[in-house]
Amino acid sequence: MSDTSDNRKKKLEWLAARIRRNTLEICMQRGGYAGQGVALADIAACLYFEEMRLNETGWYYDRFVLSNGHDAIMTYAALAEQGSYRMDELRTYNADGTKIDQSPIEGQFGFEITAGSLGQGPSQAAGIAWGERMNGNDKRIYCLFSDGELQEGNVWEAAMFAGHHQLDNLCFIIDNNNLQATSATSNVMTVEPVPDKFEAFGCHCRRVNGNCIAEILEAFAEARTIRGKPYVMCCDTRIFEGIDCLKSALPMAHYVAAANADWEAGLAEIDAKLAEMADS
Ligand SMILES: Cc1ncc(C[n+]2csc(CCOP(=O)(O)OP(=O)(O)O)c2C)c(N)n1
Ligand SMILES: [Mg+2]
Repeated sequence: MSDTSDNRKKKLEWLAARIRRNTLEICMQRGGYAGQGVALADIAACLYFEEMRLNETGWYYDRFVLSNGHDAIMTYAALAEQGSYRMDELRTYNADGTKIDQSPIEGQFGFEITAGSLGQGPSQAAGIAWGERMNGNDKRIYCLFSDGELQEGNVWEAAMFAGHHQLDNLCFIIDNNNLQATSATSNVMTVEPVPDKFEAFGCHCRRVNGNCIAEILEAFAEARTIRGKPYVMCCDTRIFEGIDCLKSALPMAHYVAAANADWEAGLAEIDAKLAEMADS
């Protein structure tokens, strides 16, 4: 890896650690979807700080559609680091009367769609991608959805539509964490082999370690080279990946209302990592 790409990787690792820290801080008051926010921090760092292009106002030119609304915490944590949200407002996450909903509604800053009812993002993202292309825009559309959502028929209709219309401005990012609320996805109703299924619908699909920044960047770069097909990044992740003490304490935690001691241990671990990075 050249110096430049090494520095870029270090910058993104730092941002991912900051996003993990923000996630814990947002969640520790009243609980929420901390495991997903932590696990998705590497993808969020690459997406928000490297992959999506900015417009002249400094906001994103490319568009991000969050389908699995409960992963809003990832966007809050990333946009806090980017400067669009203050941590004091994000600490009201999940409080009565807050605007910082656990699942976002359309119009909330940084969110394109209302997304608590799962399975609907891919079709909306495909429609947006089609519309942008019809309008002659070269915007790229990124849509995050989950392995649990792969059990919804609407997702496959979106894949069929996107494949048929050769929407190569569309990039699906799947949080393939083998968890769907109460149990492992592979126990409830398997969704594998995910890449073969999307390929059959006319998409180009690559399986990615969703916690390896180099692999994520490579996939995003490849996505920009694929012509005539939507791109699918099937990102294997695990709840709380990147904070070892929480990953082992809460391995299948779809929703977390942890003890104070767990949150404090998680913060201590991530702070030690940040300090180590600052020294290197
Ligand atoms: C249409 C719809 N059906 C069911 C639910 C209830 N629900 C909320 S989260 C969830 C699990 C979905 O799986 P996934 O997004 O993979 O969960 P995670 O990996 O984040 O634990 C379900 C079934 C919902 N929100 N929307
Ligand atoms: Mg899941």
